[in-house]
Amino acid sequence: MKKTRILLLIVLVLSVGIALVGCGDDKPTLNVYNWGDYIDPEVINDFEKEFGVKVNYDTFATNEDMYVSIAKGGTNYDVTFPSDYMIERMIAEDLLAKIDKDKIPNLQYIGERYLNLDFDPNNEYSVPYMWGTVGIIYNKKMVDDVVDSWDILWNEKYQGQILMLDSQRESIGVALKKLGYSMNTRNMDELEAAKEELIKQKPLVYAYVGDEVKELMVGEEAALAVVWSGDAVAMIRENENLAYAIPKEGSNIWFDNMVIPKNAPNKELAEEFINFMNRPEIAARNAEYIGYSTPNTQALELLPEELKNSDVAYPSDKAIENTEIFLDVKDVLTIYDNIWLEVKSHR
Ligand code: SPD
Repeated sequence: MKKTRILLLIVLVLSVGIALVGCGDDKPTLNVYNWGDYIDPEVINDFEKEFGVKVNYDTFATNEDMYVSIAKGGTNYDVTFPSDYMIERMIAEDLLAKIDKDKIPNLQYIGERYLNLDFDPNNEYSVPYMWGTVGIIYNKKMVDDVVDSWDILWNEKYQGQILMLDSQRESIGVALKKLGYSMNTRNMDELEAAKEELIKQKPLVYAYVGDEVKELMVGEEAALAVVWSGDAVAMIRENENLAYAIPKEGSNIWFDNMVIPKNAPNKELAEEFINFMNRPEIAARNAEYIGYSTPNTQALELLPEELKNSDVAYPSDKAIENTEIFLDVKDVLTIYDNIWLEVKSHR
């Protein structure tokens, strides 16, 4: 009898415990899938607190990785952050939901030049997050040549001191630009030539890297690296020997937008989040924390003077006149994929 009572008590305590844990789980959940190092973590906490929700946060390193996760199904992301050409592809493949713009009043703060771009002409599917360029970051103590051309990444003097981006469109794009071709070429001879350039360059390359580029360049373990401009801002902040250049042959200008996958379980909360991310003070906190360039004109006003006036983060029109936005290369995508595989596996 006594045993039965104890057992009942245990069952009661366990049930109350499970019920309490269950309460926590009942919070609506937002599943966010973002690039690594691409948000002020406190912003996520603030969103959770203000909206009484839980955010599950996963990261990816390249557009291609993100695409595979979303396209193969089996994921339940509510918001993700592809770039221009990938947005174009995801729209074409019917992977994205249309965004209800009435739910995003803070879209009013986005500068006109970041809206209605060709990859999403009426911003039906995407809302701007950050933008930037691709260029070369270099250590002024370790590099005694002028850095104004992609050629320097093929200079044997810097053998073992060069970092390339572990991202296929950027690396193939750099080789194409070095040769004087478009970063969006569909010409097989040009693509073959770019592949040969990358294979020729490989013995000079210390590593193909993602976010770890920051640690390596700040720690002066390499002399030159191909980077996204926002990372250059963050690195220069940490090491004043570093500088950034957009090569004269031209480069890539890119736009990362927030989108909602078609199968998102919580579209309304996703729209709340996208709107929250565009509040000027939130957009400014993110831009300052990560170093990337905000398209939010009100947020820009809130940034510290040195960031607002940085010509790495906010280059002049002249500095970007020779840049191209990546396009979805559609039927030649497998050629790009194969080139990258071949370059990466070449010994
Ligand atoms: N660590 C965050 C990196 C985000 C870079 N996005 C740029 C993509 C350009 N295609």
